[in-house]
Amino acid sequence: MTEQVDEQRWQLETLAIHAGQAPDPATGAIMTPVYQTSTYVQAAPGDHKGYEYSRTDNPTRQALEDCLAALEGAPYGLAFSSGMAATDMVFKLLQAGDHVIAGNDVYGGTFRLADKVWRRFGLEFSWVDTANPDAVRAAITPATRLIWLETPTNPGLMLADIAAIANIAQARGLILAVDNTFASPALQQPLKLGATLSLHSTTKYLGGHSDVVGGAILTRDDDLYRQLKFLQNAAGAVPGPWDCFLVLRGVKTLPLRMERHSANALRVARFLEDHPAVERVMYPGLESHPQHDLARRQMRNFGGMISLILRGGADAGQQFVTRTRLFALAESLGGVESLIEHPYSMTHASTTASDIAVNPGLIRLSVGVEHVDDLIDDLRAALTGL
Ligand code: P1T
Repeated sequence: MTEQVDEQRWQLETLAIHAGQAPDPATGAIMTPVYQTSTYVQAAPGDHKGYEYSRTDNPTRQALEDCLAALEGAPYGLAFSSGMAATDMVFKLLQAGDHVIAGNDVYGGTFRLADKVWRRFGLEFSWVDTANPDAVRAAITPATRLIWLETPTNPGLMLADIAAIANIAQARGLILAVDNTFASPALQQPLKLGATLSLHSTTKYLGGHSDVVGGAILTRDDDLYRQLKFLQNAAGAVPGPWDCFLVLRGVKTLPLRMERHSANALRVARFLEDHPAVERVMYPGLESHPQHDLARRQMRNFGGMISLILRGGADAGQQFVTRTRLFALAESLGGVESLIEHPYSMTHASTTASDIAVNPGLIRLSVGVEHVDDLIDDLRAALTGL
């Protein structure tokens, strides 16, 4: 839990650089040391400096947890070894027989974990259109314990109205977990809108440089924090100190990067929308997005993720993803470099045989922070003749 009093007054850009990261008291080192240690010497049994064993706590991890918590206005943060480890820990809060309402457009790995793993342990899932709060309300049963949202969604870039769904969740005493990976805390702060848990794959915008895999959960709820901390220590999905250092280092430039990701993506989305080979562009910053007004209310900016469908359908899409040179064909997102991918066969392959399969013609872009003219030139060249 964060203890620096000044943090109460700091803005996001300052918190990203300083929250949880006072200079090292032993040496004055301005960067948080990488405490590459598994254990801590005790003067007598139980007489220690706050650290016993690094599965439970590690100072580098603590700095990251405090920083991420501060970015979302939360007292509590937990860092995990991956985004999926964080998601798994949320499901571990539940019991066999509990029911979960989840969005029908979510990261393929989230669906796989729910459908192939947690269903075996007795959890039940309803996959609903979370763009429609009434559909969420209608899906509630006496067994419902958790509502799981992605907003914007991966890969459809649809939004969920966090405040409206938080009202529904609060009225029924349900946990509302928001996967905030696509927006990052620089653009959206779900806990301030009433969500119970905000979750991240820190692999993406928080790390920002495609060099680390990690996850995080932030919360204001004392009891849920204690349960999650217990479960994490019991189950062990902790990140190593180097990985925590890399995410901390990435977070320092998060607000700067998100401004450029958003500015570049808006330009790229407008270019694509005007291109004759493109049938449809999904980007919350476009006036044509069906939830553009909600995006303006709920987000500070619109982020770096775009999805599109080509007039030539899936065949043209398959060609397109192999023709770009700057946009590298790869899974993942949120790094400084631009990526392109085909969710149906790549990140969301685990949904293809399900009711929530993604459109085979959908192409997803993670727009990086390169010069936007170079990015548009790359896309224009790849679209020629399709
Ligand atoms: O990859 P990992 O750090 O375990 O995070 C999983 C995850 C959770 N939530 C969202 C919204 C995600 O997008 C992801 C990971 N997504 C990809 C790897 C991808 O290319 O979509």
